[in-house]
Amino acid sequence: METDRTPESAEEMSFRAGTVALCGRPNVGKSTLLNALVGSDLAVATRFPQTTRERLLGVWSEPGFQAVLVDTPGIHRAKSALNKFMVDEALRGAQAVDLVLMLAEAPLLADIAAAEAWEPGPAAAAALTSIAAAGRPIALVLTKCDRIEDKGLLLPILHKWSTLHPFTALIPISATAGEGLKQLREHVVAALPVAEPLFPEDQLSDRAVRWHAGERVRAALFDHLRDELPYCCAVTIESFKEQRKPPRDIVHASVHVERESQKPMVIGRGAETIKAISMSARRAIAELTGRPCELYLEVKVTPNWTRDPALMQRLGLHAPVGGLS
Ligand SMILES: Nc1nc2c(ncn2[C@@H]2O[C@H](COP(=O)(O)OP(=O)(O)OP(=O)(O)O)[C@@H](O)[C@H]2O)c(=O)[nH]1
Ligand SMILES: [Mg+2]
Repeated sequence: METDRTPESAEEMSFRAGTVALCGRPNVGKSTLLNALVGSDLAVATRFPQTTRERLLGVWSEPGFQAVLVDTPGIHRAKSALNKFMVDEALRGAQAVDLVLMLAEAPLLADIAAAEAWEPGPAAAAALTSIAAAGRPIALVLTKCDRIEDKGLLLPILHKWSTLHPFTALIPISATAGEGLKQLREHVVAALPVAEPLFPEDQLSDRAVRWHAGERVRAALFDHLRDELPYCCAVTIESFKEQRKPPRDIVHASVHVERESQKPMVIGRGAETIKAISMSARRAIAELTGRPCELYLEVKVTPNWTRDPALMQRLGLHAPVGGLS
């Protein structure tokens, strides 16, 4: 809707607001960085690659600016329908934003000679090419720099990256140690247009609480299941009731596996595994909402769902209709 209202105060005239995508290979620290900037554990981050499956907006509001951060899945060579969906989600995330932060992990190298000889791997270079196709300005963010004791080793690495693309900036950071976040903040703010906030200041995310609850269950699957099993699971929230008295959320969720043989692995002997999953997910949901949570999990077999776009759609994994492209 158009308005002919003109900004009145000087403060309103200089407010900056826009969208910033966090893109890169799996496991480079995209979700961890979103959480560090927003100041809340919104996005699920685990030590396993391909944790994030769908885009999530995290609203970073501070006096003077609002950056709507788009967390995206890692870009990788995708074979299954699920993996193709994830990569498409990531590339959709880079469309029409004011700035893309391309995250890449700082490599662990022995000495300056190794740093000078270092080249980004073909998968990282391919990720950059597909991100650059969106035509948006890209800043290179070198992540996990807390692991590099000799910061002098970062210079040749940043230089090598700079030869691959005309990045708007090259910023070494550590999201966990808080290093470089001030420089990153300055660069992000400068890239935002003068505009009114896109979301109310107290809104943190575009996703409903029930979506975040499903993500907490998925995080618990990564914590308690081994090998490929978490990658074969999807979570749907069947019902989410906010009870007033006593205040608590009553949540029924399904864990979908691909094959009958996976069901006993998720349930465990004497239902030990599913109980442990339920307990940690319940705790995480309660932390998120600030209310106690009763969580009921059921394991279901949805045959070959990772290979079937129609089944994925039924499990909630589909490109949005309208809204964000
Ligand atoms: N040492 C160190 N570890 C980090 C940092 N940022 C993230 N990590 C770790 O890297 C792992 C992956 O982090 P995520 O934030 O889940 O990475 P991601 O890029 O979102 O991964 P996908 O969603 O799988 O693509 C986790 O174990 C994090 O704790 C950092 O600044 N320093
Ligand atoms: Mg992630």
